[in-house]
Formats: sequence, structure tokens, C-alpha cells
Amino acid sequence: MSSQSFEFNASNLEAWQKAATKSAPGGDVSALNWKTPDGIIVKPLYTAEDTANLPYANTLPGFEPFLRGPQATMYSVRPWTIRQYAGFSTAEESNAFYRKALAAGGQGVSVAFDLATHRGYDSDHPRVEGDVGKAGVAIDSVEDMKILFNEIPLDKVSVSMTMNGAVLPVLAGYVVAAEEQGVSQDKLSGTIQNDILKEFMVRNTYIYPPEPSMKIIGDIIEYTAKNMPKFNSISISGYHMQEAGANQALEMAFTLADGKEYVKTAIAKGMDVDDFAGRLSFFWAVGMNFYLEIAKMRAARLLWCRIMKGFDAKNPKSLMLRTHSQTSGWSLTEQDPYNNVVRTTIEAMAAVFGGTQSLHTNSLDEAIALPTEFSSRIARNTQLIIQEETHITNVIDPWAGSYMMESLTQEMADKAWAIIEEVEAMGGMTKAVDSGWAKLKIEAAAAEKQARIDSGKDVIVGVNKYKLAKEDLVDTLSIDNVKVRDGQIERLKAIRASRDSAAVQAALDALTASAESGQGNLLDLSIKAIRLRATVGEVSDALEKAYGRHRADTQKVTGVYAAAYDSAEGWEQLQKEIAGFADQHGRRPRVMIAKLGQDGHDRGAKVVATAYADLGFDVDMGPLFQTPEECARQAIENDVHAVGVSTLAAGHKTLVPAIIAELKKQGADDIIVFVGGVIPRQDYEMLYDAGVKGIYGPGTPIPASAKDVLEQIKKAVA
Ligand code: 3CP
Repeated sequence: MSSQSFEFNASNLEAWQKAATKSAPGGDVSALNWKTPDGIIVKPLYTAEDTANLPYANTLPGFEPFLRGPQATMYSVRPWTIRQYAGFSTAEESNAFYRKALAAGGQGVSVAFDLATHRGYDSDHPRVEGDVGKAGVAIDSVEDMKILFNEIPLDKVSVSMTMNGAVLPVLAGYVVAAEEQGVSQDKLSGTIQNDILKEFMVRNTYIYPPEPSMKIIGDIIEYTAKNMPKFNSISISGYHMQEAGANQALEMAFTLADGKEYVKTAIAKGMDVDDFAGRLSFFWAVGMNFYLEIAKMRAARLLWCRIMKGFDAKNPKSLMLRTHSQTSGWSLTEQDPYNNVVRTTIEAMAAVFGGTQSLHTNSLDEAIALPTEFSSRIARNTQLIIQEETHITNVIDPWAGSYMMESLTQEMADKAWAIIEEVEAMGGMTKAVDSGWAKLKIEAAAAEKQARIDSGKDVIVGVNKYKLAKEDLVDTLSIDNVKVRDGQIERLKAIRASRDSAAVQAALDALTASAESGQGNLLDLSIKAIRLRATVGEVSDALEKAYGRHRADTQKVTGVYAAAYDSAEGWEQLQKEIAGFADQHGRRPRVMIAKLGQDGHDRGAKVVATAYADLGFDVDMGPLFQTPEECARQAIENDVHAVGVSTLAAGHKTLVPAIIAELKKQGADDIIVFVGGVIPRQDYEMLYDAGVKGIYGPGTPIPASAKDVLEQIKKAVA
């Protein structure tokens, strides 16, 4: 017995129950349980009994089933990579930003491309007028790529590229830029996102239909396994699912099921699983659900090991799930934005406790605009402080053995596994995505979540509780997209004038022929075309000739918002008013929710459409990627009272005035326009001046916006 020990009366669970009953609300201890959005019951107390029979709790990091981490020593030897996602405006400006960030403690590059590039359009394409250089850097050819990586040694600095749609020309551009830097393919380290299945569910930067898109992924896995052994061929991403509203179990299950599908695709090409599986990587969102996020990351490693054993993988590298994580952009608020530093810190800690290999921490102003130099510095320093000041890195998987964490890990694994089996029964993730089922599951979760927030059940400080009487403006970064576009067009002209056009055409024809026949490797052929100075748009077009462009259905869920919104008072009153409008005017108020330009973030649009329909509006959902002209035409054909533009990719200054002008031009200036999404306060006046009738930023309760829209419609029809 040590000198500190002493006799004490041992307690038992029954005694605790009794004691807890005294202070629990209504004398009911079960009232202290918390039901998570995933449907897991989290209890107020866990004991040794909860972990007595857990099969994987007592395992070790660096060994199967990798629940405790992929590396034996984890951060005690090498902390995660600080990899901040960035890119805006021109290649020159983004390059300068990367070099500064690397000098200030950043450890890898992570490129954000603009939406024109994502969707395979050159900057001079008429469909992308509002998008060039806005939410990422504009890249049209290898000449831009060379500027982007100027003086960044690509044999030393690993580069992550978030690219899915135009993945072939962009990856090819990186390979050729490195080649012209004198770096051979086998020295390249980094990651390409290349995860198309989730694009069809949530992120929407696809170009081709699902089947040829999967063929492209197979070709990239094949090519990189052979020629770029240090390069991660894919980043299988749950991030965007959580951002779109998925809970943690759904995010994990769909992502692992996507991973399974990619493994099947590569095996179907005749590859040995151990030749490529070690270079599959993952990407999680880490939100404010602290315990669940840590449990999710531990559980995901367990399940991936199980899945890969099912494919008979033998190499430990094939069995271990390695992941990048990003703090949740969705959890950031426009209101009282310095609170976002705190949110991001908490989320970063969850990612680190969960054992991430690489991390992006969001900047405090990301709910409003692109990060400034100041906000980027705070975000990066958040990670440096955790790595270098806290000693968190000294202990591997420090939550191990916690009764609660081990139980939750197992429960998360069980929940997700049940969903994976459901997907499997449908024939796999491609089928689940194709049918629209998976997308609707996420959208339903998003609508429920929004209703919980709007009715005050889920608290967001500064938004639905503890609101500031007056908000101060924060400095934001604004991009002059007209200037960027003009510059890109000049450079495109110069490239087209100086290259060997016949050789370029032959290389593009070879791509089309390969896409048609299924023979040859599309990445290999893309590299050849890009080397000759074919542009991103031209390579994409060459494939589009064979594959066509994918058009998504716009389904929406109904009833979900109303069911979860239980602050009935205002709701019923509003429903009455809407019904009253219908009585008076012979039809219900009709609203078209629109997405303009290449911005595919449709969570907000879908949730608003669902809630408005539940309230009694007639709601039309415009297809993604409309031009203002197409949108105006549809609004007029459907005889709507109002067009609501949802904008999250900084295109509002160009696209919103354009839709108002188009409606006028087409003789329908009685149709009012309102806007929701990410819009800096600084831009409100300009939008009101252009004729916008309402602006609803993040955090606006949907019933409040609906009431305002109804009032505006009433005014317009009067
Ligand atoms: C690491 N290593 C170790 C240890 N830790 N060796 C011994 N002991 C250790 N403790 C080794 C690894 O085995 C590896 O070597 C090398 O060090 C690098 O470690 P890593 O863990 O592989 O880390 P990293 O190179 O940073 O790669 C991390 C992953 C990669 C694997 C996750 O895919 C990645 O960086 N992903 C980032 C994706 C990303 O940035 N996405 C941006 C999304 P070997 O290679 O030799 O094994 S931004 C999108 C946002 C929203 C939107 O889409 O719009």
C-alpha cells in the first residue's frame, strides 16, 4: 500500500442511481441521457461495466485493427501535417500566399481551385463569368500551374489538390509542372481528392455521369500506383457530407462505403489490392460534437481494417485508414465571429484526439468571405499552439480506456456498420447514389438539424442565444474577378497562339478515342495533351464528347423540417398567413429557389426549399449551375412571385444583379429577388441598390426569412 492510500467505503452503481435520482429533473435519471443525431444514447455516467466486453478496446496503435492510430508512435514522433487549404484569384497571388504560409509554419500545400476549373471550363467560357478566381485559384493550363508552384520544390513539399470534376487535366498539370521543375513523377508526394461519388451526393462539382467518372478514378489509381508511388490517389471524403448536414454515423458510413466502391473499381481493372490500397486516404469533417467526433475517427479506422480484410488485403498499409481532417466550416457563424476561433480550437482538439494525419483549421471569417492574412495566421497558429505548447502530442490516443470513449467508439462503429450493410443490400454506393437515396438521407438530416436550431433546441452562441445587440464589421478579402478573368483570357490567348495546334488536336482526339473505346489510360493521355499546352477546358471537352455532361435531378425532401421544428407558435401563425394569401389571390405564394453559376453548395437551398414547402409556399427548385438568363426564363415560365438565390461561393456581386437585370429584360420585374447564404455585410448595400428585396445571412431562422419574403410578395402583388 502506498503512503497515500486510505480506507474508504466502496460505492456501487445502485447507490449512484439513488443519489442521482435526487438531483435529476423529475427524479428521472434517464432524463439525463442525450440522444445524438445519430440515434446513439449518451449516458451521464459510464463505468467499467460498459467496457468489460468490448472486443477492440485493448489494442495497440500501429497494429491491426488500428483503432488507436495508424502509426505505432503517432505524434510522439511526428505530429500531424498542418495543411491549410487556400487559393484565390490568380496563380501569382496564390503562390505568394503559399510561400508565406510555408515560411510561417505551414507544412504542406493544399490548393483550392475556383469553380470554373472544378467544372472543367476555361476562364473565357461564358458560363463562368461570375466564378473565375473567386472561391479558389483560376487554372487554365500548365503555364498557370507552373506559376502556382513557382519556387515550391515539389520533390520536398507535399501538395494536396481538392479536385474531382476536372481531375484529369489538373493532376496532369501538376505532373507536367513538376517535370518542368526537374522533378520526376516518382518523387511527387501529396494527395488528389478524386472522390466523385460524394460529389453526386453533396458537393456537386462533377462533370460526367457516374459510370465514366468511376472509370476516370480507376485510371488514376492505376497510373499513380505504377508511376507515383508516394502520391495518395484519392481522398475519400466525408467532410462535405457533414457540411451538407449528415450526422457523424452517416458521414462515416457513406464515406467507407464509397471507399469500398473505389476498391472494387480498381480490383475490377485487374489490380492487386495491396498494389494500390496503401495510397487511399480519407478526409473527415470535425464539428462541435466533441466526443462523437473522436469516437468517429477511432471507429472509422476499425471498420476500414475490417472492410479491407474482406478484400483479402495483406499489407498493413492497405489496412490502415489515414486521414486528413478539417474543422467544420458549417459550425462557423457570421454573428460574433471571434467565437469561431474558439469553435475551431475545440474542433481541432477533437481531430487531434481522434488521431488525424493532417489538419486544416478554418479561419474565423470563413462564414463570411475568403480568409484574410490575419485570420489565416490565427487559424494556422491554433495548430502550432496545440503542437508545440500543450504537450497533447506526447501521449498516443489519450482517450483510450475512457469508459465513455471506448463505449462510444464501439457504438459509432455499430451504427455505421448497419448503414454500410443497408447500402450493400442496395447493391453498393454507386447504386445508392444513383437512386438519389443517399442524397435524400443527408438532406433530411440537414433539415432536421436546421429545425432544431431554428426552434432553439440546439444552441449556437451569438446566433439563437446570447445575441449581440450590435455586430461590428470584420475586414474581409474581396476578389476583383473581372480583373482575374481578363488576365486569364490574355494568357489563354497567348498559349493558343504559340503552341503546335495540330499536335494538341491529335492529343485531344486520342483522349476522346480512349474515352469512347475504354482502351488506354486517361491520365497518361491527359499528361501528354497538357504537356503540349492543351487547356483544362479543352481536355474536359475532349472527354465530354464521349461521356456527355451530367445533369442531376433536383428532388427535395418534405415534412422533415416541420416535424423537427417544435416551437409551434410563430409557425402556425405563419402557416395561417400563407393560407390567407392563397385565399385572397387564388394561389399560394410561389417561390423559386435558385443556384446560379458554378456554386454547387446546395445544402442551404435544399433546407430552405423544404421548410418553405412545409410552411405552405409553392416551391420550385432550380437546377444547379443556371445562368441568370436560364433562371429568369424558368421563373417566368413557372409564374413565381419570387426568386430566392442561394449563394455560397462569392459570386453574388456579379450574379445577383445579373438575375435582376434578366428578369427586367424578359419583362418580369414584378418578380422579387431575395438572397441567402454567405455574403459579407459590406456587400449588402450594393445588393439592395441593385434591387434585392431581402438578404438572409447564415443564422437567419428560416421562419423569419419566410415571413419577410411573404411580406415582400404581398407588397409586390398589391
Ligand atoms: C507519420 N509517418 C511516420 C509517423 N507519422 N513514420 C513513423 N512514425 C510516425 N509516428 C510517416 C508516414 O508513414 C508517411 O510516410 C509520412 O510520415 C507522412 O505522414 P502521413 O501521415 O502520410 O501524412 P501526410 O503526408 O501529411 O499525408 C496525410 C494524408 C494525405 C495521408 C491524409 O492524404 C493528405 O495529406 N491529405 C490531405 C488532403 C487535403 O488537404 N485535402 C484538402 C481538403 P510514407 O508516406 O512513406 O508512409 S480541403 C477541401 C475543403 C472543402 C472543399 O472541398 O471545398
